[in-house]
Amino acid sequence: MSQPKLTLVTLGGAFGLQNVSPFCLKAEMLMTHMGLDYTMEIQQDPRKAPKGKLPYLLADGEVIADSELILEYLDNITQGAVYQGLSAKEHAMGLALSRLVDDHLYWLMVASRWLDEAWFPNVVEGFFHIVPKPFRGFVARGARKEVDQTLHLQGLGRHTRQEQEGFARRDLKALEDAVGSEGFLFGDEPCVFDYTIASSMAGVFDQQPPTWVTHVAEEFTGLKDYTERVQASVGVYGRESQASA
Ligand SMILES: N[C@@H](CCC(=O)N[C@@H](CS)C(=O)NCC(=O)O)C(=O)O
Repeated sequence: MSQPKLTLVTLGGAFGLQNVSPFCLKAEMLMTHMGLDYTMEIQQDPRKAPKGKLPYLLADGEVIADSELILEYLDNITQGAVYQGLSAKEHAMGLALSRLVDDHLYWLMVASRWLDEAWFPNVVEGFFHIVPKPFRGFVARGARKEVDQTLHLQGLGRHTRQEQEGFARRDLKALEDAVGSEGFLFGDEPCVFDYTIASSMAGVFDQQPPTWVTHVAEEFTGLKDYTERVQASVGVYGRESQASA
């Protein structure tokens, strides 16, 4: 069967990152690793995406919105290549770590960018530069209100910064202990779950300027080395200065 025509639609760059979204970078890393023929298209406004979030994949006209659903789709069209070689236990552990990264640490990263008064001007310029200057601050503050409400509902937004730092530190310690000091999560070759972890951590370590999550993450040098190993192995980097190698 010939491969469908694949277009990965992602957020663009900001904060010194070629792709500001860990979910988009994860899909890019995996599709590159799999040697798929695909093009990338940047959409600056996630509201225009089918589910209001990026990434999504166009596959011969079919729309697959959500990075995890993209993995499932790619696994289907490649007869299991995405999760190939993983034992049931490795799959379970990889999925649990993905949930930690995508559904917990991610929100702390969001809080550190959007809700830190001192960092927020970077969000205004990084995400809202397409809005004409006279309206930029107003539009950005409206979006921030929604982020604030989302974090409150999610729960992490109810904690003090110090408590949030504690949550982040425990997440990062768990990740560092899980990935180990050499190789990849489950051996000498990276797997899909390495891309989930490394795509998020690349954004944390390389965003400019650093946020408070970056400062906490700097305590975990083993995790930083691992993030570099994964990016180097696939030749896809989060940072703008080394977008593809
Ligand atoms: N579960 C989704 C999450 C995607 C996601 O949250 N994308 C963010 C960028 S990092 C987004 O588009 N946010 C726009 C919004 O929430 O309005 C996935 O894995 O694709």
